[in-house]
Amino acid sequence: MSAVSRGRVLLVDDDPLVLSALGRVLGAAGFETIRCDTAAAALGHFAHESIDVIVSDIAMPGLTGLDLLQAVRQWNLELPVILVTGTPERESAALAVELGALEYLLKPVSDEFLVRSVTRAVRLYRLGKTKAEALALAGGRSGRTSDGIGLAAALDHAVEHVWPAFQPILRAEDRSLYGYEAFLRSNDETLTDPKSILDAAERLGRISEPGRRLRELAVAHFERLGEGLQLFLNVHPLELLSGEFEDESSKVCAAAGHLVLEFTERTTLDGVKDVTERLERLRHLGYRIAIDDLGAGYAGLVSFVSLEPEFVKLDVSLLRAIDESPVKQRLVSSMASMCRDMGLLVVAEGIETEAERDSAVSLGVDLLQGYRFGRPSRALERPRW
Ligand code: G
Ligand code: MN
Repeated sequence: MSAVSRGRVLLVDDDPLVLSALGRVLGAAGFETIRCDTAAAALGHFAHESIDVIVSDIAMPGLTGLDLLQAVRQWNLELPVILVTGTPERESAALAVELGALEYLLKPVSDEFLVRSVTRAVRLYRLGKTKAEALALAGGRSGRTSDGIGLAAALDHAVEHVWPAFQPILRAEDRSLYGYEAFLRSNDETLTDPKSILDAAERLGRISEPGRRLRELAVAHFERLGEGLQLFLNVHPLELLSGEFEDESSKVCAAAGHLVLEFTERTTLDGVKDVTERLERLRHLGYRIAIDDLGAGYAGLVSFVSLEPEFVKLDVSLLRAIDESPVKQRLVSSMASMCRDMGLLVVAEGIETEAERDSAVSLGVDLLQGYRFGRPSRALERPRW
């Protein structure tokens, strides 16, 4: 075992040969392992020790791996559980997913694949824990819009007068321009800010309308800028249901290779059927995915995993006056390094001052965005450093 453990793995299998083989492979890869030959014994360990991931057989005498998963979920919604089976059955696979298993592996599992899965699980779990700390630091947030007569008419008008505001995103490495994020703006007098427009749209069951209009305009405007730059667009999870992004005759879909779809961590993915499959299709079309406002929402690790994003955007609350806060520095630094390990690009949002910019750069973020470099504006303006 190496000096620094890469994570504590609870291994569960009734077959002693399998148990010691798994333990050997993970031990050689630097993980600390706790081995149990029954699910009941595993539950005892789980209650008393800090574990980063469970790897369990499914078919065992007494409690099965699925029973174990179910019991674990009573206590901990986030702990990654990897189930391994020699006899795949559609029913148990479906149940495993429903109960929130991270992976469902078939025996024999190659050493390399096992180590890769366990490594990923530990990283995700640790990132999730750091994120929870960040959330506690940011404090909860809320916002609401007043109810009004003629909300539907106001929304019609607001959607008609939507326009995109573009804010530049820069590479930390060489200060060059990476792309723009398009924000929703409208010249409507009642529904003035984007939040009221989106709240109204959601309440009226018309969530796609403002965003769809915005995206058409933003992509049309962006076309003129030519290749190379990325356009970041905010998307509500429910908008995935409309099929808008998969309509291959649309301009948005034609530009997919330049588009990054942002999903805010403040909403949940509950109620969006087949999210994983939908996003997989979008990826095939060339879109990339970002988690927006990381550190500000209540979304758990599981929804984070299901998105398998290419980008993570750290919430403004983490960057504000970061140069004066050792706690924020520690959080951003560890989030940045964990994300890098997972191959994700990290965007620091809401940078307003030179000091915030310099801290973010020194802590290892990849991309930068905020008033410091440029306010959202009608034109695609060149950023300043
Ligand atoms: O949730 P999302 O990250 O998509 O929204 C970002 C919001 O933050 C936008 O409304 C944008 O206008 C705003 N914004 C962009 N840059 C800055 C900044 O540097 N400071 C602050 N306070 N807000 C910013
Ligand atoms: Mn955003």
